[in-house]
Amino acid sequence: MPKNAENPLVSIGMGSKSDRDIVAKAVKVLRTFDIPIEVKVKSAHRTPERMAEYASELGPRGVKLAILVAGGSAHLPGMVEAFGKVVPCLAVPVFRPERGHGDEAKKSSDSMPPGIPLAVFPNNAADRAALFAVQMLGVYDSDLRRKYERYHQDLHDGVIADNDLLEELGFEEWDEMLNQQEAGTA
Ligand code: RP5
Repeated sequence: MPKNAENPLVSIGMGSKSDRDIVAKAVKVLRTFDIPIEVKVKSAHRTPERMAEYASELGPRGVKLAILVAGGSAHLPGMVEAFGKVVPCLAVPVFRPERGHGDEAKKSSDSMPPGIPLAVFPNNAADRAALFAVQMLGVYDSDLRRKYERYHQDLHDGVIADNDLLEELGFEEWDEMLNQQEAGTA
């Protein structure tokens, strides 16, 4: 399996290994688009010096965008934005009520002071942050832009195919077929 790229365009930082299931959603998207990435665990609270060093070096190392996944008080996205300066940061708050982590991570990232930009995505939506990163990288990369256009065309075609089948079968049969497919019995 691929390790961290030597010259990543996107860096994904997570506050804890317990965030890795959310990070996996971003990794999957970025691998699909063949974006060179790196993935790191950097805790703003448990390893503050290492987090600061990581963030400060993003720009000088040529990283174009950072996706930061963190829950709880979630200082990682804001601090990477602060130390990373010119590197655009995309925050993905971790929402895990079963472990006592509610909406506070999102509120924390939403509350950056004036003059400090931080793009904040919905709770756990690392896949969407990754798609946004692909769009941004595509601004200066026509091959990547074409790949993104194909991805979008597939979404479009998928909805049309869903509708065609619905009209062919009628709602009840279509619903039953999908339920069976989802249950793995079809
Ligand atoms: C945050 O606290 C992490 O990003 C994680 O979402 C949360 C819980 O961390 P662990 O206690 O599971 O390491 O810093």
